Amino acid sequence: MTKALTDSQIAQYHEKGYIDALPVFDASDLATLNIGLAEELNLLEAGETTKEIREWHEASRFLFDICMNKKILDYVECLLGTDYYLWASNFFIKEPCSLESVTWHQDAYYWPLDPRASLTVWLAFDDADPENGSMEILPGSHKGGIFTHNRLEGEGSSVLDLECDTSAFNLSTVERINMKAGQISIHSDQLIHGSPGNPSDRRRAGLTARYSPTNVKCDLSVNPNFKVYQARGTDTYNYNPKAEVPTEQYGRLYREHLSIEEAGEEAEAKTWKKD
Ligand SMILES: O=C(O)CCC(=O)C(=O)O
Repeated sequence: MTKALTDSQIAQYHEKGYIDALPVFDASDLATLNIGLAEELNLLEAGETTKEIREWHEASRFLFDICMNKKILDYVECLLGTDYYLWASNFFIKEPCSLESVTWHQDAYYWPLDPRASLTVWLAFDDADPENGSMEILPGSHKGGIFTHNRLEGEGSSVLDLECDTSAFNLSTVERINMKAGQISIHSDQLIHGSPGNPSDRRRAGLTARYSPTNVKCDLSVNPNFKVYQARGTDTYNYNPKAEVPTEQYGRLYREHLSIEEAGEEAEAKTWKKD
């Protein structure tokens, strides 16, 4: 059977920690995706921001189906092997002229998952480029273990409260993930990445979906909400609670988020961090 990724794409993932511009949705699908996004945004309540749309694939068949899209799963299978699950999703939406950045970070720093072997798919709802704050990555940084994440001082305009120490790297090696709407990028849970603000007059919206091989176990004392959907193959480990497939086309969760970036402070206090 033909693999969804070429050998050189797989080699790039292992060498640099990411792959970009993989085609998934075409122009006709994008209209449907944006209708669905608008429906999900309509479910936000007064005072909530788009950051609230987190793990809503557990309540929205629309989001669940995106995360379980065959083309996406075929790509992921080339990197995680035959047995893996979906466990998280969230939107990173930068409206025009929004200067909020995402500071350098490693996803695995925040995640109570062991071993570290997970990855993120980032689906572009809009073209993403340097003008509207596309992601930047430090190639190869996923091979150096977990780096110190320092608390940001003062009133920042970052989605995160911490910033990864990048002093071990030459920042002139930074690479940009430029995407066309409907494409995905994939990055390793240990890759240092972030993104600047969006000073342009164009939106930059992306949906992440996070996947792990079935031997990855979540510390439920850190994230009691953690639930998985078998995306491919079988789960002989049964380490993690299973979730129900959502029945509503557009739905939402009402949940305290203790799983990833927002859990920084709580998670730091726990002992699961090994480095
Ligand atoms: O969308 C962005 O700019 C950042 C995304 C990110 O940090 C992630 O996918 O883990």
